[in-house]
Amino acid sequence: MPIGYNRDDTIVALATAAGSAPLAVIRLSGKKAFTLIDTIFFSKKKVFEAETHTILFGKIIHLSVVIDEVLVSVFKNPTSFTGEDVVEISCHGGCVVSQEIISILLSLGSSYALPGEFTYRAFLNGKIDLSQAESISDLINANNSISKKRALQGLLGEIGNKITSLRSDLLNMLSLIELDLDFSEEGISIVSQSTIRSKLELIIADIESIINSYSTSKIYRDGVKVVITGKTNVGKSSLLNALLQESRAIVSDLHGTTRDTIEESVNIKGIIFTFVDTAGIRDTDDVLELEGISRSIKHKKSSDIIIHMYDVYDKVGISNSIFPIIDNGNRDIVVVNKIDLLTEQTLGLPDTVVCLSCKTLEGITKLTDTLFNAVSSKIDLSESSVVVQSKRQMELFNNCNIHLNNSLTTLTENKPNELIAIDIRIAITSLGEIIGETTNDDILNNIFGSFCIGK
Ligand SMILES: Nc1nc2c(ncn2[C@@H]2O[C@H](COP(=O)(O)OP(=O)(O)OP(=O)(O)O)[C@@H](O)[C@H]2O)c(=O)[nH]1
Ligand SMILES: [Mg+2]
Repeated sequence: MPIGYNRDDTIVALATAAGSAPLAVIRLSGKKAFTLIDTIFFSKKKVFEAETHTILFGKIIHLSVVIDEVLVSVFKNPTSFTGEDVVEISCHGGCVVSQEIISILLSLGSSYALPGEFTYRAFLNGKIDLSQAESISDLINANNSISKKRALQGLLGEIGNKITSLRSDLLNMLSLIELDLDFSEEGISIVSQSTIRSKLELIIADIESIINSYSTSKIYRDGVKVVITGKTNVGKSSLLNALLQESRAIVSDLHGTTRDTIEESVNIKGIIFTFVDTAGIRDTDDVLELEGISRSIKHKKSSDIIIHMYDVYDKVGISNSIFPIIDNGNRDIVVVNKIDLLTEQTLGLPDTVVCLSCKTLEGITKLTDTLFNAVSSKIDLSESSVVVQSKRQMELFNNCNIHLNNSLTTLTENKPNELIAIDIRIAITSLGEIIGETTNDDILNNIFGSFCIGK
């Protein structure tokens, strides 16, 4: 069980965002939910007597003081979100009313819910599997319609359904192999190697296409991090400003202007790119500048794309730079700035180098097109229903895939069927972990701890 959760508590929290709004919703879940609300809620009917999935109108009154007029939605176990008795109190919004009601409920014996505790109870009571729990968090945090659509697919149980079907295929195959092992001593063959091979290949292809869906999910959910790096004064901050179309970073002709990193996001054709302007790299004794340079290096490591920026004066730097095509895992773009200062007609550089001017903005569109094309080649917008949402899920699918490929190799090498069975069993366990059939507290802490309170 994740740290701090207590199954026996009746938990309460605000389910809507705090602050000024017409309405607020408070959620109360647990064994004592109906008793507690009936102590302070006065309506024509007691919540205890109400039908599930009905709404009662009445007043919250505590110590003879009317706190608010509210609607109370009643959900009886097991047909509620958490699987327990749940009430949702719709009261007036703002900072005071909901806090007063929550304080009263706490004073009467409920506990304040920890982040993700309602969803954890839903998971524990078999209302949702672990992949659906992750999708809830993604749905709440989605910042574009594609992320939202994919999170909803996960919430509707697409991953769980797919895993159930993959597991049942693998279990069938395992049973045949085990049966075959039992009969092998009598010289009877139950399943041919070619049947096992073709079944395995089909399942592997299926799992690989699911794994590939992760890069699309990640791009839409997390965006793309682009670090702008290069020597001092080449125009890195000017490029950030040009991309943002505002004067965000300080620009000056002094070397070493930018010390700290500056991050800003830009939407390019529906994908969020976060650009990081960094301290220019040069030999320096300045402690602050050295710290800035070390931060630049850290950001480079965690970025999806690196812009290596030069200015037109740096002929040696440009000619020494590699000119990679940003594709196939390559994450570098070479940009040559200040082409407005060029006296010669052309620099004679390959087409993969983006020549531009942050001053006149010539070439900026070529850069944004290059960035978009580099990312869009990794996007799969097909209507595939099963989409991997989290790194955790992706790693487990990967593990499953590795073991299925191992069993394929074992088969090719004509090794005993026992070895094939071992890998298939591990693959089945990995699939089970995705939906939380077997899992440990660290993973649960990680998933539910990232939720907001009230969810
Ligand atoms: N002519 C011309 N000048 C530019 C261009 N881009 C930037 N500059 C000038 O180059 C100088 C340095 O620009 P910055 O954007 O501060 O350079 P930087 O790479 O961020 O520099 P540091 O923060 O010191 O590493 C400023 O004087 C800019 O006005 C350009 O395209 N053309
Ligand atoms: Mg700068």
